[in-house]
Amino acid sequence: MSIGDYSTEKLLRLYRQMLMVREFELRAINERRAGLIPGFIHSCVGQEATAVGACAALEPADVITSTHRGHGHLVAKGGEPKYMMAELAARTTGYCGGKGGSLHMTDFSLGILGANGIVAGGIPIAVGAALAFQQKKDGRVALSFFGDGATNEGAFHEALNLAGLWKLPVIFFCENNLYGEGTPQAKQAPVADLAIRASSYAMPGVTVDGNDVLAVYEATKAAADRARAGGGPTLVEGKTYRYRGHYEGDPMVYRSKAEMDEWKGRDPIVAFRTRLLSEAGLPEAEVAATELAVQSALDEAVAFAAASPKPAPETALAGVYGEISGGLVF
Ligand SMILES: Cc1ncc(C[n+]2csc(CCOP(=O)(O)OP(=O)(O)O)c2C)c(N)n1
Ligand SMILES: [Mg+2]
Repeated sequence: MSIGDYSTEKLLRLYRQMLMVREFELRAINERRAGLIPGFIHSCVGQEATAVGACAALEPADVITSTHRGHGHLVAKGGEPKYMMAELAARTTGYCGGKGGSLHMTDFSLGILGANGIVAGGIPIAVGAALAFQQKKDGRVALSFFGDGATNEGAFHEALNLAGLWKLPVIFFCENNLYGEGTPQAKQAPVADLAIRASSYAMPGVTVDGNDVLAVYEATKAAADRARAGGGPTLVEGKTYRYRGHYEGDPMVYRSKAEMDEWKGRDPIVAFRTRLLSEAGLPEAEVAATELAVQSALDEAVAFAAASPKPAPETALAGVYGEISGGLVF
């Protein structure tokens, strides 16, 4: 498909969502510095096209599992920035009542089965969801986001094995940002294209430019159509790059400035904006209006989070399921 085959509405939606992801992250980083947000943040600045392109290929009833770098996935699947910001700020109005933070944001009604602090932890969860969809024959698809590092975990291989064997309607989406924490991919895997790992599990594997939102969309759409038609799973690898540290505060001593500059020269949002104007012929004013709308939604999100109450101390154990001092607590 060429860019001219997409409707203006769809192109602007993709642009708006990528910008929302980028600006949400930048606001969250600032608000963390300013003291509104406690705890760790792993930002996905630079990786917006994988989250947005992949989720654009899904239906509202489809589900995703996310990662420790999950804010972009949530926005792309329809998460409300104000409830996300409130969760980061540990407020009762957040997605988990302020008790989950960045690593646990979840909204089943939007098909978001959760961020996940366990590397590769979301992959078997997506396979379980896909098994349920297959048994119910309801035509839904599950998509699991994970990083390059996650493909070296046992859970990745076990999950792909069962999905391949049972031909489950699941998409495995690897956001290959070339690093797992501070370790470059070449020092943790003997193959450069991780999509090749699909061949052991009898499913197609495809590598795409993860900074090209339309390439990501098209590869994921083909995988979703295949899954819905009973053709089974696909492994999609999007090659991309995170601009910031593994977490906010990471001294980033393991990457060269030249490498970072090279990737910043291939920015997914800047490149798409240029294409919208020059190839799709969208008026500059329409693009600028989208940019303004994102900023005002985020002004509102930050104000909403700051004005929301913190959970009361006496509610600390509400919603907790676990063993404390030998007794079960609900
Ligand atoms: C099972 C497990 N092992 C180790 C960690 C610590 N850890 C958190 S993120 C991360 C790197 C993950 O790399 P990748 O999958 O490439 O994702 P990225 O951070 O690049 O998005 C590690 C090792 C963890 N959270 N869970
Ligand atoms: Mg990585």
